[in-house]
Amino acid sequence: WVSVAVFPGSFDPITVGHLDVVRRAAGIFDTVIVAVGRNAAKSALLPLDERLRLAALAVAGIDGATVSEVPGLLAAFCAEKGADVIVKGLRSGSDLDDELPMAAMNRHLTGVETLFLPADGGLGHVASSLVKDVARHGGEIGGLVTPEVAAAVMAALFPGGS
Ligand code: COD
Repeated sequence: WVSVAVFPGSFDPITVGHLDVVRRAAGIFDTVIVAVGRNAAKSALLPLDERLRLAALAVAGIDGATVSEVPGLLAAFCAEKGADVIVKGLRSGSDLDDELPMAAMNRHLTGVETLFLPADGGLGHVASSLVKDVARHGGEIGGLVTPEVAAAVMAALFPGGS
C-alpha cells in the first residue's frame, strides 16, 4: 500500500511556506502530489504552465513530491490519482474559515478527507498575494521564494525590466 496525499493550491507563485508543507507532508506520506489548480475567486499573475514549471523546479529535491495540474474538480482529481487525503496548510483563523467549507465539500463529493498542517511559526506571514505585493512595490522577496520564482515574478510584474 502506497499512501498518496494531494496538496492543492493556486501556487501563484509557490513560496517557502508552501514548500514547508510539501516537505512535512512528504515525511508522512509516500507520495505528495502538488496539485496546481485554478481558484475561481482569484485572478492569477502567472499563467498555469509557468506555475507548474516553477513548482516542479522548487520541489525537485523533495523525495516523493511530484507536481500535476488539476484540470477541473479537485475531488475528482484525488479519486483519479487514488489519493487518500488532501493536505492543506493553516496560517490563521481566516484560513480555517476558508478551508472548512472546501474540506466539507470535497468530502461530500467523493469522500476524500482533508488533513490540516499548522503553518511553521516563522512562516505564517508568507502568502503568495503578499509576495506579489511586496515585489510590486520594490521590496525584497528573495527569502520568501526560490530564485527562479523571484525572477519569474519580477518578469511578470515588470515585463520591460524595472
Ligand atoms: N504556511 C502554511 N501553509 C500555507 C502557507 C504558509 N506560509 N501559504 C499558503 N499555505 C497553504 C494555504 O493555506 C493553502 O492550504 C495552500 O497552501 C494553497 O494556498 P494557495 O493560496 O496557493 O491556493 P488556494 O487557496 O488559492 O487554492 C484553492 C484551490 C485551487 C485548492 C481551490 O480553488 C480548488 O480546489 N480548485 C479546484 C476546483 C474545485 O475543486 N473547486 C471546488 C473546491 S471545494
